[in-house]
Amino acid sequence: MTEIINLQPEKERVIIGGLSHKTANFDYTMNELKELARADNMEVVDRVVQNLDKMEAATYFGKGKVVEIAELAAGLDVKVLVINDELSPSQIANLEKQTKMRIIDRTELILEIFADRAKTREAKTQVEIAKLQYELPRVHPSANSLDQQHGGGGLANRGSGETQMELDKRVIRKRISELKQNLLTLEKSAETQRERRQQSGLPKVALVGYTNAGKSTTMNQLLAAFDQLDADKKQVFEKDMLFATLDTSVRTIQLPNKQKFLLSDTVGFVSHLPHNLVASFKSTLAEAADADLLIHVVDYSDPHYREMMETTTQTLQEIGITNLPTIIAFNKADLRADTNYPEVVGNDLIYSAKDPASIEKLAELIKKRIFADYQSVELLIPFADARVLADLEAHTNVFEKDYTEAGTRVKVVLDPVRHNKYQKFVLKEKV
Ligand SMILES: Nc1nc2c(ncn2[C@@H]2O[C@H](COP(=O)(O)OP(=O)(O)OP(=O)(O)O)[C@@H](O)[C@H]2O)c(=O)[nH]1
Ligand SMILES: [Mg+2]
Repeated sequence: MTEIINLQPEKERVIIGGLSHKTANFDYTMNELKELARADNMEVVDRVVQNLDKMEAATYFGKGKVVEIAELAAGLDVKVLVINDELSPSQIANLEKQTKMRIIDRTELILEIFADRAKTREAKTQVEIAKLQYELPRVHPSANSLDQQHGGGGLANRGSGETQMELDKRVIRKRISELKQNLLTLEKSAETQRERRQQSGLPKVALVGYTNAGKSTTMNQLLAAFDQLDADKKQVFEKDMLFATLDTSVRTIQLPNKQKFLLSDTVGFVSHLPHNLVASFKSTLAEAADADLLIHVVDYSDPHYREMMETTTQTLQEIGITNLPTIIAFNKADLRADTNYPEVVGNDLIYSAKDPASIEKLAELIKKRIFADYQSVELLIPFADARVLADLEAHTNVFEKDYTEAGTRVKVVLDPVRHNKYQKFVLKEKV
């Protein structure tokens, strides 16, 4: 692939910082913060850590540490400090004043990355809502642009800060409600599409997991292996970067025995995803919520893969996705020297999305799980029962069809309910 060079803006040099006592898995979250900063085109030149039981109400770090950071930053000529937690508006204001640096907290950083990556109208709207909700309590009389634009200073403007701030907040609230309205309309058409798919009667499988685990790659390889018709056209975007995917894509996969299922690729997770953002993306993740089977893709080559799994489970819980049948798919086994793959372990799989034998194995596991109760049968449907044929053609997998004098003879894969219902038409079981 060709890369256009020199178009990237210069990297912002930043220091990252956090409180080590406050956060579980502190090292992991700091490494993750570094990756997030890099994803936002920053270069991390140093990190500062303080071991505090709880964050300092006014300045997050303790007083001494703040002085130390200001000196360090001056020495390194760094103007931005990225904090591992979400800060209150006043903590940000105080820290900015005392360090003379721009402060970015974890939430703002994640929101910036999402805003940068959002491509479709739905994703853009979702991110903008989350951003405005984050900004709303942070509108500050002295630190807002509207105030500076309108207030010329001097007597006329004295005492109007409060009013101006209220005005700004009202504008933001109005914008949020407009965007929510737009989103509703967008979601409705997504909902209609989903309903249509629901009626197709095909089983639904969703890829979920931590960002960069290889969900999109897995989807593309399944498409390439099984849906030869127009695989290239339907490939989804995959890339070695955080949050490459923000929108859910759904594709139909057809296995060699003509059984079909729907596969969806979803947004990846990271720890402490901002609450507003998760809420905003809830509808995008609805595909996962009504799946018959989840494939939880894990980057098995990452030393922190266990924490990443935990993060994924927690985020799914937060949006109400619990207790769905799941295959844990331990990906990127090719990057581990000590691991054989593909290897099935109980319900789960160790594999590499880039290895055809692995993809074959994954498809086999999916098939076993979702089609366990399905059976291929041969039916003879008298012409008088045209409605039965119409139902089969619309909702099941008819893979052979002949017209005979007695009626239409079909070979079809039936779910248990239809199998029972159409028992009287069965010519032969297990074809
Ligand atoms: N070596 C190796 N690299 C892989 C494998 N699977 C995926 N990758 C790479 O991992 C990177 C991320 O893959 P994606 O498929 O975009 O990951 P994702 O889970 O969709 O990520 P988000 O959309 O950001 O949540 C890409 O550079 C892939 O080429 C694998 O089995 N082995
Ligand atoms: Mg992806």
